[in-house]
Amino acid sequence: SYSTASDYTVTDKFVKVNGRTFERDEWTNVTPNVLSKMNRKLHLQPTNPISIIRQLIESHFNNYKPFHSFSPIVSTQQNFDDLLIPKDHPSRTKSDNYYFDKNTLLRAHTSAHQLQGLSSGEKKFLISGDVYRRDEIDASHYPIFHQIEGFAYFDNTDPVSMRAQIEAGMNNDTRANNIDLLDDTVIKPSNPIQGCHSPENVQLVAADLKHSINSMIYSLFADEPDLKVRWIDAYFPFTSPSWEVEIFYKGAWLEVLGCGVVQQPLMNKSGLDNKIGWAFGMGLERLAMVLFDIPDIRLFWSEDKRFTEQFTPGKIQKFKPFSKYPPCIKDISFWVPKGEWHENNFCEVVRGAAGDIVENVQLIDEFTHPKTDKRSLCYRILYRSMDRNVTNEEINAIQEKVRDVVQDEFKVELR
Ligand code: FA5
Ligand code: MG
Repeated sequence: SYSTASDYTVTDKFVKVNGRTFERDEWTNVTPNVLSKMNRKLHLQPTNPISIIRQLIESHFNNYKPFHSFSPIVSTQQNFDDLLIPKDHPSRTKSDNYYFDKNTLLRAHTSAHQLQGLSSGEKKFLISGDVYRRDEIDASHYPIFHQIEGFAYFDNTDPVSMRAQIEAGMNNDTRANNIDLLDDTVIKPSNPIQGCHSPENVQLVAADLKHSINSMIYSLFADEPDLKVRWIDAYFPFTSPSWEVEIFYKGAWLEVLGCGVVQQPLMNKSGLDNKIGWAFGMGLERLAMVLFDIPDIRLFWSEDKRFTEQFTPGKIQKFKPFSKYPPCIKDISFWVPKGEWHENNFCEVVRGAAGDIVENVQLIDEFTHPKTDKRSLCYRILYRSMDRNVTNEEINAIQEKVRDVVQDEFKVELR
């Protein structure tokens, strides 16, 4: 057992967390809400479904070195530059991330640790952890979620020895370890092989990637015989070719991971010029929601015993719903000044003022005044506690605070 309380202070001059102090600058936008959860580490709480899935994946990839305790506070170098993400890439913006200062942020993906993993000298490794993105608020989006990264590399030799290496490493498969039998990867010119790579070797690496991921997914979903998995072409600055993997669940395709053949400059930075590798990054919440039948992403954070005492390490089991407490719904409408409107920031401010009691924020009405050209927005906020009844008076007080903060922060005219 360990402490899950974060130690943090936010002032107008600095942000202090877990013993580190950052002076505020024009990039600082971390919120008390996310800082307060930094030490929860759901992926390490043995009976939390996030952790159960992490453990099952780590046992499946039993010849991979697992890392799960890298600090979520990373540099922009780690989160972006090391991964060849261009300086002007939209994923760097303040409205998508939580920055401590212009050089430091809460990691937005576990890929931020790829170079750290490589510097360990391990040829096959996993990295799991909490990741942070400013996002909307609803049953499938929460500003903190968890990912697991997988990475494997090989000697980039002649195709015959490459094949031998890859087949020797395929000790997770119960079928013949013959990559040719398993390979149905089609590499297209629109999702290109890097100029420095030989097509034959890329085919082998991609086949191992595809086989490794599919066998992991099929082992997690062993009890769901009708599972459908599909691979679609994708783009990431740090892999090429790249794919996303989707599973068919309750009538819709659900994206579960991104992956690809690692950009060679990234390998070369680690002194691995003569190696070739693959990587994937997968969201644990989505998998856990599907596998455990968990209807709301916020349940993972619940400290209600009716949730925390349901699950057993090593076992996938269906969530038994307990009755929800009644919601309390309040609308807020206002005129916004001309120009851009960042809904993510609005949701963030609402959550900052009200906390986790906000279950959902939804735009329900929008119009532009024909004469003044001013835009009117109306948002509906659904308040509900996961662990108790809320009173109308209590919510009215919170709603008042939300109104004040929204007015201050966005210079809107409340209606
Ligand atoms: C990435 O984060 C890349 N780092 C993945 C990667 C790693 C690609 C290595 C290539 C090589 P993306 O933003 O698509 O990509 O997120 C990866 C997965 O995280 C998604 O497929 C999804 O399962 C999960 N994910 C992303 N955003 C959310 C969210 N807001 N809530 C829950 N899960 C999410
Ligand atoms: Mg994606």
